[in-house]
Amino acid sequence: MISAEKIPNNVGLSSNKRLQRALEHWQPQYIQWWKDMGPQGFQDYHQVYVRTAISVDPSGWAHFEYVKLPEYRWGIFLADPVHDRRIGFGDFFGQPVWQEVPGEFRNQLRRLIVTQGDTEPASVEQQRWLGQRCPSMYDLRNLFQVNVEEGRHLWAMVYLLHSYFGRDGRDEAEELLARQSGNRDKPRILDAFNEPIENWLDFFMFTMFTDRDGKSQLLSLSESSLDPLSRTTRFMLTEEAHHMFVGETGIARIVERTCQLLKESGFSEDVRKVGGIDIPTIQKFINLWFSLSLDLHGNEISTNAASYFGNGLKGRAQEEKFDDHHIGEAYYELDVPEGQGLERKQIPMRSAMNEVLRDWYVGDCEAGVVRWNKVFERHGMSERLRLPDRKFNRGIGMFRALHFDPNGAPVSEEEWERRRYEWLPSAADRDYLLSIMSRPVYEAGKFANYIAPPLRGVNRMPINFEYVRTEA
Ligand code: BYC
Repeated sequence: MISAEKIPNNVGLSSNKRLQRALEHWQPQYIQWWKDMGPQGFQDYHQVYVRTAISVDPSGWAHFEYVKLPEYRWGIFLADPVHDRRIGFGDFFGQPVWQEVPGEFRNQLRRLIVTQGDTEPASVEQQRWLGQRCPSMYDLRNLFQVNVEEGRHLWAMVYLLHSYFGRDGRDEAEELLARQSGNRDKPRILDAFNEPIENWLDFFMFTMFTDRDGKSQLLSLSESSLDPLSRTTRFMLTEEAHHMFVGETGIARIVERTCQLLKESGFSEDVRKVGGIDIPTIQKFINLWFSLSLDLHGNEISTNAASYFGNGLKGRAQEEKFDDHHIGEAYYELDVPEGQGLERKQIPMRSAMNEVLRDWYVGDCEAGVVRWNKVFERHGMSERLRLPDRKFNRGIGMFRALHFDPNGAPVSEEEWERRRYEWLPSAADRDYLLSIMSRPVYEAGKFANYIAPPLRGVNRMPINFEYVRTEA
C-alpha cells in the first residue's frame, strides 16, 4: 500500500530521515514550479476529477476524486520487487541485480535518469496553455490527468537522484526545475521537449507519438540492472498507457468528426469552411510529431547505446523476447548515406541499440495508425493516414544533414525549402487551428465542432459529467 504521509510513498520513506528531509526540502520548490509553469488558469479555483494511485497493484488505480491541482498527492511509487531478479542482458548477464549504484556506472546512470527526468516537467510546460483552448470538459480533465502524472514521473526520477547520487543528485534535482522548455538560455535536454504545443492537434499527436517514445524508453529502462530504476519505470509505464490512450483516441475522434463533416457537406466542401480539420493538416501533424519522436531515440550508431547495453544499464524493449541477451558478434543491417545514395552496411548490434529500439517504436506507432484508418473504412472513405518514411525531417542521426520527402525519396535543399509546408504544418495551418480553438468549451457534455465525443466517459461516468468543477 501507499502511505498517506506528506509525501505518499511505498518505499518506507519515514524510516530514512535524511532522504525524507531532502525530499521535503525539494517538495515546496516543486509546488512553486507547478504553480508557475503548470496549467495556466487552473491552479486556484478548480477541482479536477483525477485518478490517484493508492497502491501499485492494478486495482490501486481505481481511486478517483476531485482534487485542486496543486494539492494532487504526488509521491514515490515503485512496482513490487521481483524475487531473485537477475541481470537480463549485457556483460553481467545472469548476475544478481544491483540495489546500489556501482561507482563505475554512476555517471552513465545519472545521465540516463536526468535525461528521462528532464522530459517530464518539460511536457507540463509545453502544455500549460492548452486549458484555455480545450474542446470539452472531458478533454480538459484528461489533459490535467496527463499533466499531474508527468509531474509524478518527475518525482520518480528525483527520488532516484536523491537516494543514490548524493550531492550531485540533489543538484541535478534542482536543475530539473530550473531548465525550461523552449528557453533559449536554459532549454530542456532533448529537442522535442522544446517544441511548442500550442493547439490540441499538437497535444494529441504528442501524446500519441512522443509519449510512445516514453513507453519505448521506459520499457528499455525497466530492464535495467539497477533494480530501483527498473521498479520505478515499471510503475511509470502503467501511467504512460493512459497518455497514449488520450492521444490515440483524441486523433480518432478528430478523424471521426472530419468524416462526418465531409459527408454532411456531400464531400463538396473544403472541410475548413465548416470548421473541421482537413485530412492533409492531420497528416502534416503526424509527419511532424512522428519525426520529432524518432529523433528522441538518438543516433543510429551510438557508442553510448553500446555501452549502456554492455554495462546492463539500458536493455531493449521486452528483452525476454530476444534469444541472445549478450550479443557479442551479432550485426544490424543499416542503410547508411554514402555518396549520392544509401549503402547497406553491417553495424555491430550493440552500437545499433538505438535503432533496434526505434524499430520497436515504429511498429507500435504503425498499429495505432491502422486503428485510425479504421474510422475512414467505417465511413466507406478511401482516404488513409500514414507514417512518413523514417528519413523524413530528421534532426538527429545520420539523415539530419539530408532531405527526404515523406516517401523517403531524396530531395534537394531547394526542393525541400519549396515544398516543406506541403509536408509539415505551416504558419497558416497553425493560425487556422488556433482560430477554431480560440473559444474553449467548458460546458459539461458539449464538444467543439472539430472533434467527436468519446465513446464513453471516465471511470464509467457519463460523458456530460462535470469533470472539472469551478469553486464558487
Ligand atoms: N535531442 O549517442 P547518442 C518521455 C544527444 S520520452 C537532443 O545517440 P544516446 C516522455 C545525446 O544526448 C523518453 N540531443 O545518444 C514523453 C548525446 O549528447 P552528448 C525520455 C540528443 O545517449 C512524453 C549526443 O546527442 N527518456 O519519457 O545513445 C511526455 C549523442 O547521441 C537527442 C529517455 O530519453 C535529441 N533527440 O541516446 C513526458 C531515456 N538525441 O553526450 C515524458 C534516457 C541524442 O554528445 N535517455 N542527443 O552531449 C537515453 O536513453 C538517451 O540519452 C537517448 C539518446 C536515447 C535520449
